[in-house]
Amino acid sequence: MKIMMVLAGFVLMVAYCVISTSDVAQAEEVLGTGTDSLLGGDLTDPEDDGAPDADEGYNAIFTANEEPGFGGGEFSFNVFDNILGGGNAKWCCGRGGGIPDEGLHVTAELEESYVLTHFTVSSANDVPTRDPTVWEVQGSNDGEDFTTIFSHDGDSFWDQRLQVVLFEAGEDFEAQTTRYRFFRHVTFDTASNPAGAYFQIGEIEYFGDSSLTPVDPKTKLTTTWGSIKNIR
Ligand SMILES: [Ca+2]
Ligand SMILES: [Ca+2]
Ligand SMILES: [Ca+2]
Ligand SMILES: [Ca+2]
Repeated sequence: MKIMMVLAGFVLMVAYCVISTSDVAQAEEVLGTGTDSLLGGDLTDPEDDGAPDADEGYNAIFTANEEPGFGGGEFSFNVFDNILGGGNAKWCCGRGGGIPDEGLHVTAELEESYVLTHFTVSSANDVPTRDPTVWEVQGSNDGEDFTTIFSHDGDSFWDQRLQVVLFEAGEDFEAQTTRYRFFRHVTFDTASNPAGAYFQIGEIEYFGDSSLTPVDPKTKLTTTWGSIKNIR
């Protein structure tokens, strides 16, 4: 009996280790470096025909709480300019006094709502200590109340400059059942925050499904993916 108890305890311990490890492990995928490694055609510009200098051709309305615009000095909307490179192809470098409590955020408002299926975030060309270490991707349908879709608090994901990293629903963040029309990227910390120039992002791409039927929260627990597909 005693041996059984010890064995059961051992099995539970192993199971706990496996579960907690898989919880922490994020299987984000490195797609490469530079503009050619971007997936392209994301929700903010499916045709990839946006002209950043004129702010024309984009399929989203962009807003930000820091440096809104494509022009200026490395302003925030350059995370949607479809380009990875130096200078104004990025958003850099943070405001004086460090990152505010609400974070540094940039939002894309789309014409339709989408279930987020995957997204990419790319490092910029400056020093790695400016890459986000604590950050989130959030969704909203009114542009006021945001729900966290993906969150990270730890080491930077990027080990090269201008590196494109892919994050997928069901692997790197919870498979989504709610459609959102606003997607917001928020950076709460970087390795060099708040000293000097402490922040940068090269590019962000969002991808989603606008046809997925939103799940009634009451039936959410018992609904399987198979039956959702059948309903569609
Ligand atoms: Ca377009
Ligand atoms: Ca700037
Ligand atoms: Ca794009
Ligand atoms: Ca860019």
